[in-house]
Amino acid sequence: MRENYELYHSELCGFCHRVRRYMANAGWEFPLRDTLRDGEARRALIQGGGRATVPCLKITREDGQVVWMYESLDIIDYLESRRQTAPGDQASGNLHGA
Ligand SMILES: N[C@@H](CCC(=O)N[C@@H](CS)C(=O)NCC(=O)O)C(=O)O
Repeated sequence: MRENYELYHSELCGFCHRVRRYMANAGWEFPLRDTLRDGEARRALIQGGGRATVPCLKITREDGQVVWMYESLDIIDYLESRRQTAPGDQASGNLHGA
């Protein structure tokens, strides 16, 4: 199933840095929304995910289901499992080099 991703993050957060570094190394490219610089992003995170904690990965599935995934290590594990098990199933443009 195709999925689209957005990472809610902040530049000052070390846990967010960990996720961004993984993304860069693995070749993931999808929108980043900085919740400290962008009040609308912060409101969207709280409204959708229930809390302001970053990082949070917003996963939008093909059927419209939306999942808000908190915890940097869970996010990395999830993206890595998607990269390894369903490379042909990624939303186009999300994963370079797959
Ligand atoms: N265990 C979490 C820690 C996340 C965390 O503590 N994030 C901080 C920023 S570094 C935060 O968003 N704190 C504000 C809040 O929780 O509202 C992870 O690994 O993602």
